[in-house]
This record gives sequence, structure tokens and C-alpha cells, in this order.
Amino acid sequence: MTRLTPDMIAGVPEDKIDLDSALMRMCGTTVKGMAIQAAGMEEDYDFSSFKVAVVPITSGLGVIGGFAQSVDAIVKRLGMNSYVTKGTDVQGFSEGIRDGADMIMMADDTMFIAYNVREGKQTNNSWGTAMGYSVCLRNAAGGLEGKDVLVIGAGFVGTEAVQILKGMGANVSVTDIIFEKAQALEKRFGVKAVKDKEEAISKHKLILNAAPASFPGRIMAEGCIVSTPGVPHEFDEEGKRRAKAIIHDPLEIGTAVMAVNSAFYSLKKH
Ligand code: 2YJ
Repeated sequence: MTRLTPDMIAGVPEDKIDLDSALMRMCGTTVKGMAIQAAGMEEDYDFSSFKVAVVPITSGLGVIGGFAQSVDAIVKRLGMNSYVTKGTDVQGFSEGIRDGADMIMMADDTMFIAYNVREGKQTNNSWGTAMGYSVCLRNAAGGLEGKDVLVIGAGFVGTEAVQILKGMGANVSVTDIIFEKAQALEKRFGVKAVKDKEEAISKHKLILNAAPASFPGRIMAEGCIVSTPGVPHEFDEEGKRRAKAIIHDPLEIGTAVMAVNSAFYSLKKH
């Protein structure tokens, strides 16, 4: 799993990439609209009564400069009442509980979760990322029913994406540099494992790239749509020209889906 670096998320708190405009252009929804769809809901919601504590975590490789502040800003853009705890780790968690937070968000080197305190339920970033990028792909493609979709990468996000995209009615193929991992998903979920990644890319107009690598534009199909959460993120000029849309951000799509999904554990009840 790739670790984010401060430079990858540098513009997130101030919304420098203006993801709302980019998603609106490519997929027809705002970030909040996409996240609401990803949580299986339709109408707009006012999340302002929902209090979120973001806890910086020092374990493992430690705090990533700007990470908690980025998560906080993303959650605020959804209209939630968010703040970064003063304390870190268990102290920060305890602070959130003490202050009456409805949700605690925190990440170490392997997991990033939103914990709904009221319901005792967690939403993890692998699912949030796979769901968010699948919804974006579906919206950009005008639906996925009966369409061929390639998932690159059979890790945590890829495994979630395979199931989600299949559930959206797509004919899913999956590829991984370790072919056995793609074959394992074929066996588990009845999707198609493909060995030749480059050939698969050139044959697909709809791609969810859940691997921490991009690919050369010369092998991309004209007019393809690439939903690509992986970091580092880099597509060459030819790729950018050939693609109808390249959907990417370093943190916001997955985080927004986690937060909104977590909030709905409480709000769906009322
Ligand atoms: O609180 C902090 O600043 C750090 N402990 C954040 C660590 C963020 N974690 C990562 O970037 C890992 N790659 C895990 C992310 C999970 C993505 N599915």
C-alpha cells in the first residue's frame, strides 16, 4: 500500500484541485453528490449536526504532515462539523469521545477508518475508495450495465472494486502483476483474470486502476475513461489526449465516501 507524502496532499486543505468542478465536468456530480450515491442514497443531506474528530496517529512511520488537516477539510466541505484533535493516538481518540464526536477518523500505515461512535460501526478507506471511484466511473460512462470494465490491481482496493463493479452490472476483467492474485478473484467472484495487462488496457474503454502505477498513453484506447485512485499518479500527454476522462485525486474521493457512509449509519435510522 502506498504511503501518502505531504507533497501529494499539499493542495487538499485549500481545495486547490477544485475536485467539485472536475467531477461535475467528468461525472455530473459534486464530491458530496457522488459520496451520497456511493452510500446508496439519493437526495442531498444536511450533515451539519454530525460531529467528526480527526485523530493524528503517530504509530509506525508516524504523522504525515497535513494528513489530518486534509481529512478535516474534506469532511468540512461535506458540511460536517469536523476538527482535528489536539492529542494524538489514544489520547486523541479519548478526546473525541469526551467531546461528543459522532465519528472518529484516523489512519495508520495499513488502515484508514471512519468509526461511527453511536453505532459502533467502521467504514474503511479501501472500500470507500473502491466505491467512490466505481461510482465516478459509472457516472462518467452513463451506466455500467453489460459493459466491459478492467480492474488493474488485485489488492485491497482492487478486490473491493471487482465486487462493486460486478454488482453494478459490469463484465469485469482483472489483472495483477502477480497473476495468481487475479486468478484468486476469478475463482471467488466469477470475474475474468487476464494475464497480459497491456493488451487488456488497449482493449478496454472503461478502466479502474487500483494499482500504484499508471501506464503509457500509446496503449490506451481512444476515448477511454480511467478512474484511477492509485498514487503516485502520472499520465503522459498522449494518455491525457486519448482519454475522455481521467478521474483522480490523492485523498478526497475515498475519504468523502467513508465519511458520508459512516454518517448514514446514524442518519438512515431517522
Ligand atoms: O495520522 C497520520 O498523519 C498518519 N498516521 C496517516 C497515515 C496515512 N496512511 C496511509 O497513507 C497508508 N498508506 C494507509 C492508507 C489506507 C488506504 N487504503
